[in-house]
Amino acid sequence: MLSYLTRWVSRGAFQALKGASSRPQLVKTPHIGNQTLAAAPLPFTGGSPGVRQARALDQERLLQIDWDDGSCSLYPFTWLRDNCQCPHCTLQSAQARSLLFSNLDVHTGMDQVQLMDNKVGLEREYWDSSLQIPTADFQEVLHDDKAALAWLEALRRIGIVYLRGAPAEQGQVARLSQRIGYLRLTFYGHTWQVQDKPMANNVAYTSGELSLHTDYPALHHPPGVQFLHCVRQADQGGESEAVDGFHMAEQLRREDPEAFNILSSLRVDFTDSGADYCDFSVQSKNHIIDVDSEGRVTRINYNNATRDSVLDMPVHQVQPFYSSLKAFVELLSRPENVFTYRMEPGDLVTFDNWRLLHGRKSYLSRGQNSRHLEGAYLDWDEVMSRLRILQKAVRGDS
Ligand code: OGA
Ligand code: NM2
Ligand code: ZN
Repeated sequence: MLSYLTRWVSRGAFQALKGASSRPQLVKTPHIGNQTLAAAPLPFTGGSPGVRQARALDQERLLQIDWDDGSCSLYPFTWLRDNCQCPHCTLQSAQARSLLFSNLDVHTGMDQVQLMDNKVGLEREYWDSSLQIPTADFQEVLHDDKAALAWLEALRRIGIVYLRGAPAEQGQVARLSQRIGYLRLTFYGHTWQVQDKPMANNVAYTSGELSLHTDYPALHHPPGVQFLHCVRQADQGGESEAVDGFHMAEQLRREDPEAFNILSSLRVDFTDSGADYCDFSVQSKNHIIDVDSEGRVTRINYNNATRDSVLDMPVHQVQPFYSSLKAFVELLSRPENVFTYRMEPGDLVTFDNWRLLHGRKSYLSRGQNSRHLEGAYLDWDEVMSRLRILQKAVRGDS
């Protein structure tokens, strides 16, 4: 119920409130002591401001809404719960409260704030092996703004979207990246060919298994988004795997807080050297689990193939580090967490490389005419830019 309640905190929903005609004062700054709580404030409907930001003030037990026009309102948790507009709590036909007072928890808390108006559904949704993978048509995404918007919103929310119906020939990831803006060049080229190659300069370019990894943790700013297009599939093997890394990191935080602390505070060395687009010698130090200043997980950086043998940490931390990584990898690999799929020629998978870990089973190589995926990287700034422009074009969002 609480999730519904929080969703309801949007401009449209406020207008559906009982008693919305009496318009309480707006507060310009959140001076909690000054605001009248006799009536919870409603937004200034004349100007129709949208919600810019919403956050829960847990100590004060208030939800703070910053409106687009610079004003700000405060909503007590208990009042929000009392005025939930969901069908269980409100009799729509009478616009009357059906929630019994005896069922009102006056100490209710808030675990999540979700905006469903112009920030519609961009909150991340965690998943496991039972993922119903969002799927779209490649041609529609290229030619139809609504389809492109739905694609990018799902990419942000779920972290992975499958596209079908691309021609089974090279060049499609570049076409798709033009739909956004431009792709991210790396030492592996503008786009890159995942094939079994002699003298492979990367384990991805063999027919071997790739255990769950994020791409390019050897860079301090790894690519945010990855496209992989299947040009040819193997006769045997080559199935794909994906795991929701943010979901797993949160699970690790609960199940094994010590391991979480170690993986989010110790910096691990990664290295990658060779020649491709040009010669390269790349080194980085990254947390396997990156968190922001509020403790939220922001990025997973892990590829066992490029993890350096240099381990720049005090010797007494080495064993706890290995044990923590073991716990994380064991959690990632549990069958209930891994979504498995098999790409066929013309399929193209797009995913959040900061959030997901992905892998592939080994395959039977036939030399030249063997399995062939073409890949490309993008960064989230460019993807989010296109998403905002499409939101405006399709829905008139500002
Ligand atoms: C890669 C990779 C997946 C595959 O090249 O980094 O993860 O299915 N490839 O070959
Ligand atoms: N490729 C696929 O971290 C990595 O080395 C990932 C990158 C070779 C461009 C593989
Ligand atoms: Zn990869």
